[in-house]
Amino acid sequence: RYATSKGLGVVPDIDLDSMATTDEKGRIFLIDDQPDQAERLRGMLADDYVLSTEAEPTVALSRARLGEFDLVMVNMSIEAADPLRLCSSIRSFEETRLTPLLAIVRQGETRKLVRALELGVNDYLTRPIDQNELIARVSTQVRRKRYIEHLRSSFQASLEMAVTDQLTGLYNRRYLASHLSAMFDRAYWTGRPLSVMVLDIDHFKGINDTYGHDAGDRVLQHFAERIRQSVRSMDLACRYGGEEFLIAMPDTDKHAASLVAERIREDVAAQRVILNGGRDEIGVTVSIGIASTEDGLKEDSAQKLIKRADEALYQAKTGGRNRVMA
Ligand code: GH3
Ligand code: MG
Ligand code: MG
Ligand code: MG
Repeated sequence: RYATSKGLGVVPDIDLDSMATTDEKGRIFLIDDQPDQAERLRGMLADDYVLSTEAEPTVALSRARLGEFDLVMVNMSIEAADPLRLCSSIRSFEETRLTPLLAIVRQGETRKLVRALELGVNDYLTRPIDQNELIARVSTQVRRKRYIEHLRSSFQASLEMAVTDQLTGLYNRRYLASHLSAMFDRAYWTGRPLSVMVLDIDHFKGINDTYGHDAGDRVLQHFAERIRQSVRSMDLACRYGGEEFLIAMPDTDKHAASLVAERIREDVAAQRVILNGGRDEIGVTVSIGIASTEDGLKEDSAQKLIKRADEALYQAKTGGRNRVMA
């Protein structure tokens, strides 16, 4: 284990050892017009790599783009095309921009080699090629490439984890905080309404107490799914607290938001939630409070909007629950 970051919680562990021991053979693409050399290289690499070869430069370029190779090798003595241009093309294509590139040069071809390195070639081999050196240089590049790919996908995953609530898959409160004020500003400057609804499950503590915490979690997931089914892609739905959710709806006035809220309320009340593997089945209700920018003061803020939606929610609770207040 090279890098762990348990303390942060959002960054997945990086296990380099398991990456290095992947069963899959590396995929190498060789652009070369000398079949005997290609065969020799294929033999030298056969234990850990699958080598594909191509002699025709234009065909080679399209194959390099489509082939998802771990490494591309270019014989810099190829005659049918300018091998330097070949290298720079490979560097410029989106699909091969980050693919390691290895140049094969003749002894004394220093100027061509320097030019190739300037164009972004990662490493080189001098002919006659030594097998140990070949394997060392190839494996270094392939490992580096896989490591970078791994970092990129873990980074993507941690970005998602950082803004997502794990239990429900909805956005978390942190994401809401970073987006709601922008939504609010946009509503302010465009003069379009923005509505916020706060939803709180009724007597949720009783569900936990009677059926257990796991059953409570299950209810939260069920509820989150009902929300997901009810919002548009432009809406921002998040888990705001334990059993409290918030939906921010751009271009939506209080009347339209009330219709959506009422639909969610009815939908939730009409469904039964199956708990504990079918042993229990319960009904759940939700109370909803709504606030909209159009009935606020000009100097209103996103925080004040949430506060007003919370006050409306309180009215819904004290008014008997299972209702919408706007
Ligand atoms: P009300 O109708 O007034 O909203 O009553 P309530 O019981 O729903 O409200 P209260 O705020 O008293 O209780 C919320 C409960 O939600 C308390 C807490 O233990 C529980 N809770 C918070 N987060 C989670 C969670 O992630 N999973 C589970 N199962 N329960 C949670
Ligand atoms: Mg409560
Ligand atoms: Mg509640
Ligand atoms: Mg609550």
